[in-house]
Amino acid sequence: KLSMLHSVGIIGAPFSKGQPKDGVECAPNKLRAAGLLERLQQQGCAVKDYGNLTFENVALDEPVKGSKSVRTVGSANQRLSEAVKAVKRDGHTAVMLGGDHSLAIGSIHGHTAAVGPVSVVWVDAHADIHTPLSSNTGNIHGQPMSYLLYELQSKVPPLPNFSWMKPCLSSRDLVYIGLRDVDPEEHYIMKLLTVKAFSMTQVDQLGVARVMEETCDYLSKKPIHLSYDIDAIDPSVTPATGTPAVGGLTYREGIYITEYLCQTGLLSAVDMVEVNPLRGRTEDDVHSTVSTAVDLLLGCFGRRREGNHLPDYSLPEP
Ligand code: 6HN
Ligand code: MN
Ligand code: MN
Ligand code: MN
Repeated sequence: KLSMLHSVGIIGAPFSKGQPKDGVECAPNKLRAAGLLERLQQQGCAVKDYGNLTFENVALDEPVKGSKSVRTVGSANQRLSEAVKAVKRDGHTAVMLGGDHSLAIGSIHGHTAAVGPVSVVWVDAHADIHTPLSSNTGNIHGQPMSYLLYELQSKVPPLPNFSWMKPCLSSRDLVYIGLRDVDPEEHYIMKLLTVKAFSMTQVDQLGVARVMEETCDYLSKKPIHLSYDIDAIDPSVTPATGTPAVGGLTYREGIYITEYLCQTGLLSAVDMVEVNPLRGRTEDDVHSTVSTAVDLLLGCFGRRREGNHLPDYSLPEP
């Protein structure tokens, strides 16, 4: 696996309606402008950029049982699901550049539509497992997991523009890493479903190396969907995000997760979400957040801190 090179298909999803703050829709182009594609190519990946999706603007989208922009989010995720499905059918590892985390609905749905059941590693300060009815904010980026899980189907009402999707994930195939801001309703759900979770407490107790070992021991050998919310990393490193939470993963812990998942050879799709270039207070804040997100993606596709070289490299002859 040391020199296994990767074929990467990139989808930009400039979408922000799963939460109220402008700017997260700018992230796909910011990540490209930071050299994401070139740097993946330099480390030996074959990269195909599928460009940015365009999303339907639903004119009348009044809250449904407290949840906001339901129709807009439903329609956007339907498009994203089709796009991810197509990228997987083309044979690439799918990379979805969000956008807010409501996009995990379409991304994971499209991934499973193409390859069958997957394991999900959800790296986030938050559990994003509210049902539309348990949510206190009505922001769908705090809800995607409830739409995806079979076990919560009876708790999620039928919603406009969501009839295209069916749950496609078993709670047994989900692992959380990095949790530290979980609402009571979410904590109840996680206990009810006995979801495997490594909160920041477990990261402190076990260290990230054991967390990753136990994560991969726990998961069956299905293709892995990594859903990486940049707010999993400590806001001292990645402040430009909509819902920062103190006490997060260090840069090194965050990178280790990607290196470890890469070497499993099972990584089949990656979301990078919640980078919001308008939420940084300074240019440095934005730069640090964007460049960390790029580094996390490079780690997913073979970058190692010990160094890398291409398999066909040979020393110049004197
Ligand atoms: N995210 N639990 C809060 C809510 O609004 O439901 C925060 C959700 C954050 C979602 O960061 O992807
Ligand atoms: Mn999230
Ligand atoms: Mn989050
Ligand atoms: Mn690899």
